[in-house]
Amino acid sequence: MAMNPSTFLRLPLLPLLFLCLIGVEAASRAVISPRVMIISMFTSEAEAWYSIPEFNLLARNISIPGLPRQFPHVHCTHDGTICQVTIGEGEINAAVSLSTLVYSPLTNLTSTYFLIAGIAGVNPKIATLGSVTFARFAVQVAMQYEVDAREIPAGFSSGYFPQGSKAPGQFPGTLYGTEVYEVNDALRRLAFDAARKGKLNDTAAAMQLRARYAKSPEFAAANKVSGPSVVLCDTATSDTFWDGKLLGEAFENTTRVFTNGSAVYCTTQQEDNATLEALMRGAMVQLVDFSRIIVMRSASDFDRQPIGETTVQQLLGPTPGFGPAIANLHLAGVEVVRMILQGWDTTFRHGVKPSNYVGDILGSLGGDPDFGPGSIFGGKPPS
Ligand SMILES: *[C@@H]1O[C@H](CO)[C@@H](O)[C@H](O)[C@H]1NC(C)=O
Ligand SMILES: *[C@@H]1O[C@H](CO)[C@@H](O)[C@H](O)[C@H]1NC(C)=O
Ligand SMILES: *[C@@H]1O[C@H](CO)[C@@H](O)[C@H](O)[C@H]1NC(C)=O
Ligand SMILES: *[C@@H]1O[C@H](CO)[C@@H](O)[C@H](O)[C@H]1NC(C)=O
Ligand SMILES: *[C@@H]1O[C@H](CO)[C@@H](O)[C@H](O)[C@H]1NC(C)=O
Ligand SMILES: *[C@H]1O[C@H](CO)[C@@H](O)[C@H](O)[C@H]1NC(C)=O
Repeated sequence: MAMNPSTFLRLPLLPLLFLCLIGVEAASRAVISPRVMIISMFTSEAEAWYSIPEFNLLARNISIPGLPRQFPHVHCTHDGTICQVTIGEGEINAAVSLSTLVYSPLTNLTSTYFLIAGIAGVNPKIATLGSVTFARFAVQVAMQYEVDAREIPAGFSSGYFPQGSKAPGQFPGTLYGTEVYEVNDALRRLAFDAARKGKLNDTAAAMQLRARYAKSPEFAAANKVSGPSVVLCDTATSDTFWDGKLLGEAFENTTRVFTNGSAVYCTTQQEDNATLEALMRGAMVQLVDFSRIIVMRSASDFDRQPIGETTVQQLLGPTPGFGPAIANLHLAGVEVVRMILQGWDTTFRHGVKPSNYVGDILGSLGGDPDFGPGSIFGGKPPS
């Protein structure tokens, strides 16, 4: 994937001279328009992409005013086709960083593919440590009423219940619009096929933790002796880092209710609905193509304890899945990047047409959501 040196030789001499004359300062102000933008949330996720054999993301550092102070640069390959940004953790950092990027005069992201590449908790009923998942739905599971566990009324299965509803399990009576996003399923399946070419990392410690789930048949996916794999399943967002069997089951239920049964509650993280909301606003003003988003999350820990352990033991215990999950972002994700670059002229330049609804629960981009109460805009696109 490295730039072929012969392309360099084919460059006409005059523009080359011009580039030398305007110098590094002016060149670094040029508008970036990458084909792929990798989105990391924190340092370890970002570092998974530096010092790799396939390409050098530290060849160009572009300072974008408004990004988090710890992560002020977008990092790009020399030719600018692949870039990476670190947006910070949690929903607020994610939303503001993505908006900053989309509205910056230094970026043109109209034809960019966004690869969200982060680690996550994982539902042991669906997948295991180190696995790499690709989501169609992102559900903001904690966008609900919450009462303290000690005040849960008899008959309530959880302290969480949807806003505007009277009990857990009911459809929300009030929607803020960020509850559910659906991304391009055709693109997701291409990314899934590409990622499966990657040889995933695993460790003995991760295997030992998986084996602790052997006692329950419902956790067969967690105790997978063949190790991590690439999985199609959905993701759940909340600022709160939740853990445990009861919250896991409560949010499985929320995911089902919010998406009318379509989404599979699989990975747990703290940013994706915010990232998607910011990208969706950008798509409303034609600065982003919402059908070019890939939500990739690798599993660093389980979202609930195995039989015989308490939730807090599990939450505060060792996390041997962290290393493989970080390594696998690159090992699987680089195959997705390769697919997009190698297929740019034939497929990706013009986009992969979605066959499913893409957008939010309100229908903000036009069309009718296949979950929730339907478009509040009569199916019309923004004008
Ligand atoms: C870009 O920044 C990284 C540190 O974040 C540094 O290691 C690298 O040398 C920088 N690249 C350039 C071209 O200045
Ligand atoms: C952004 O890039 C696209 C091609 O990817 C181009 O058609 C468009 O004119 C550019 N927009 C601006 C404002 O330069
Ligand atoms: C996984 O990564 C760790 C840490 O880099 C390394 O020690 C180990 O050999 C890798 N395992 C495989 C199966 O590649
Ligand atoms: C999830 O929903 C099922 C079916 O409605 C219910 O039996 C169960 O108690 C719920 N679990 C939680 C933790 O809310
Ligand atoms: C989703 O479920 C809600 C509540 O039952 C219902 O009002 C809505 O029409 C359903 N939406 C779709 C697209 O089936
Ligand atoms: C969050 O985004 C995912 C898709 O990426 C979507 O499936 C989910 O419904 C969203 N959740 C909320 C609550 O907006």
